[in-house]
Amino acid sequence: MRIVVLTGGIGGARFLLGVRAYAREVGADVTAVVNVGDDLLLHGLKVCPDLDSVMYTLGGGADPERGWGRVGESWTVKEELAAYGAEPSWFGLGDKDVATHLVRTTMLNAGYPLSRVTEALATRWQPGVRLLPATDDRLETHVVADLDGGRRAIHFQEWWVRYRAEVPTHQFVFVGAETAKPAPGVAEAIAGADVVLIAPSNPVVSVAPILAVPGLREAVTDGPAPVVGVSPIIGAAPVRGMADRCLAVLGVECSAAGVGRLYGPRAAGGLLDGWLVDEEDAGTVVPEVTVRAVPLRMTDEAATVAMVRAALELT
Ligand code: GDP
Ligand code: FO1
Ligand code: CA
Repeated sequence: MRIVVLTGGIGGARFLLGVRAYAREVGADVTAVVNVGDDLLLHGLKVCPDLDSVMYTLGGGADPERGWGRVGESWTVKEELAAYGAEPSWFGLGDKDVATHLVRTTMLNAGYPLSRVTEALATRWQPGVRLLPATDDRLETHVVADLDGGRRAIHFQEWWVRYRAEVPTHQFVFVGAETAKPAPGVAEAIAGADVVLIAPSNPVVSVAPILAVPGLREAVTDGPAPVVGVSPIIGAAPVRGMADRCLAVLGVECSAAGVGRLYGPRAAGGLLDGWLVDEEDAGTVVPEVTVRAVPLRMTDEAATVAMVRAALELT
């Protein structure tokens, strides 16, 4: 069986731990198509937060509390950069993390595409699933917000980390999306999948930027594989993070039903055949989508494996 997972960073990474465990049990092959919209150039280095969260988490090197960056991290480089007054200081790079960005930036500068760089970095981490960026081309999420008395577009990370999404926000723009192409292997993986899972990732700034790559959404909606999504919202709130703020910008209700409807039924040109919601949201209706209520808190790998099983039973 071939499983493809559309994923962002922290939440998707934890979901992938369950997908990987399930795949090992049944002998399935897993490809993760990872969001690159969060990526940024910083102090001359290319940082890929979602790819790194997934790689470090599956490779056993992630800091479990923070969710991003490395466990047992030190911050000497960050402190030295601050001592020089090197901006931005609101985005901290850990020393171990810097090594990842140095290797990645060196390879990118040598002309390797991001998909090849990711493959090379994953050789060390052995994530146990194939990691593919959604695209090798530049695709960056920018956010249009009211700042300093005017309406400005800022990089997603500045909105998310510096301003904690606490500024009046109008729109998300996926810069470069019009000309981006799916990374090598992405369309093929989706076309050859037995099932496509949408991880319980942030629907607005993790899943949408993946589907914004021309041809990628169609590969999923017109592909042969059933598509099952997992709600990142339980009750009226995200399990963690600020997906509620993101949904509010789009005017989408912060609920399992709201996100299910945002993704939409396959029968009406949307993405979903199935939609997993938490037991708390039992009774959720998404027209023309098969909805199932199961425990959706990824408290440990076994709980996540149970979620994966439930998702696959919907297909
Ligand atoms: P990010 O890119 O680092 O923000 O990570 P993702 O976009 O992949 O995932 C963030 C989402 O994961 C948040 O919206 C959370 O609500 C969701 N999430 C985190 N833990 C859980 C969980 O245990 N269960 C569910 N259903 N969603 C979760
Ligand atoms: N998040 C923060 O809140 N503060 C940081 O200083 C920060 C640094 C950072 C460095 C590397 C990296 O891969 C992620 C980092 N993040 C930080 C998290 C990042 O904003 C999120 O992982 C995602 O981009 C949100 O989806
Ligand atoms: Ca992300």
